[in-house]
Order: sequence, then C-alpha cells, then structure tokens
Amino acid sequence: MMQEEKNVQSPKTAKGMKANLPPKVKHHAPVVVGGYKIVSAEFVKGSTSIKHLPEERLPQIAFLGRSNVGKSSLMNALMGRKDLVKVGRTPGKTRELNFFKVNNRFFLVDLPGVGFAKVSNSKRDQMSDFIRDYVEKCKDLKGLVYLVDVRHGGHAIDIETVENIRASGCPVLIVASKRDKANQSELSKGLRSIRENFGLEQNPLSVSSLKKFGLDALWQNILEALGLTGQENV
Ligand SMILES: Nc1nc2c(ncn2[C@@H]2O[C@H](COP(=O)(O)OP(=O)(O)O)[C@@H](O)[C@H]2O)c(=O)[nH]1
Ligand SMILES: [Mg+2]
Repeated sequence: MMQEEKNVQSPKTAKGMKANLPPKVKHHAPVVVGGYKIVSAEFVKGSTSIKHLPEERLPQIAFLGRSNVGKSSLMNALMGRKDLVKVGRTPGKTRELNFFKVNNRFFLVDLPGVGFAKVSNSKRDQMSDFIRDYVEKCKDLKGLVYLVDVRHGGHAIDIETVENIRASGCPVLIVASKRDKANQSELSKGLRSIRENFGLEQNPLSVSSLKKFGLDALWQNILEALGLTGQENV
C-alpha cells in the first residue's frame, strides 16, 4: 500500500525527519487573499485511490482542468503561498489527488490533469476512473473549479468532462485561467466562447495567478459552495 503512494508529494517536513533532525516547519504569517484571511494552509496527503482519502471529514473543493492550464498556480495564489502546490510538474507524475487543508476548515484538492489517462487514440481522452470515482463518491466534495485557458476557449475533452461532472450532480464552476496572457480582444473572444461552449448564462470568472487577478470573486464562490459565507473568517 505504501508503494502505491510512493509518487505522492511529501509533506515539507519529510526530509528533516529522515535525517533525524527536528522537522523544519515553516511558519507563515496570516495573509489576506481576495478578502479572505488565510491563517494556515498545509499539505496533508496525496491519494492514489478513493480508499485513501484524508480521514478528517471536512468539506472539499477540487480543481480540475487539462495539464498546464494553471490549477496548481491558482491554488497557490488562493492560499497566498508561492510553492505549497508544485507547479509545472511533468504530466504523468501527478496521478494523485493532493489535499491541502486551509484554516483547519476545508480542503482544496489538486486533481490530476484531465486527459492524462489517455489510453488509446480510439478511446478519446477521458476522465480517469479515479477522478470519476472521487467526484461521484466523495460526499465531502462540495464543488469543483474547472479551469479553461482563456485563450483556448475549451477543448472537446473539457466540454465532455464538464458534462460528465454535471451529470454526477457535483456543482461545477468554470473559470478562465491565465487572463494576463490575453489581450483585450482575445479576452472577450475567449470568455464568449467559454460561455457558449459550456452553456453558461454569463461570462465565466477569469483569473490570473501571476497578476493575482480575480481571486476575490473566486474566493467568494468557493466560500459559498462550502457554506462559509457571512461567517467569521477563522
Ligand atoms: N502567465 C501566466 N502563467 C501561468 C498562470 N498560471 C499558471 N501559469 C504557468 O503555466 C504553467 C503551468 O501551471 P501549473 O499551475 O503547473 O498548471 P497545472 O498543470 O494545471 O497545475 C506554469 O509554467 C505556470 O507558471 C497565470 O495566471 N499566468
Ligand atoms: Mg498541477
């Protein structure tokens, strides 16, 4: 069983513990991101199977999208951290679900890139069984943020995956990523095509993790999905 989880991201303390040194725990001052105060954000666990989800029952919000669309960067930006979630990892090394606990209240979950489980050309890119299982069976999953590169407007695989998730009953929020990379006309064209492709009533939220744009609206949506709006922050 341990072997199965070999590739997962190690907690920051793992190195120190191996060397028999006291674990180096980096303390971070609280930060406010998009109006939401982050007092703590920690990597808890990487899971390679639905049987090995975190034991602690807290509501979860998961991030999904194609490889390289900016999921990990966005999670870092939301948590006000530079490198808690590993960015730009080689696709194929991130088969696991990585759980990050925020303010001891909920988990943000980094899912493997969509299309990674491509098995053959005849069987088009699909959501891996693992992700499907997680989305369908995890009772703590309150919503899913699906990222689409604003310049690409959404590929067939994105549309198909979102349809599958919607069919499972899990609320999906489509978010356009890498807004800073699009000029004004690319931006409006991209937002329109995402709206049309995914049958949205209005343009999607758009974010830039690089420029820290759009994080306030996204936090609002996430907290709403978690049922945490209007409450004391922590
Ligand atoms: N310009 C720009 N680059 C970004 C942004 N978000 C992510 N990237 C870059 O896109 C690449 C993939 O990002 P990553 O977060 O690892 O994507 P993931 O595979 O979906 O987790 C990295 O080189 C990031 O630095 C953004 O908002 N703006
Ligand atoms: Mg990633």
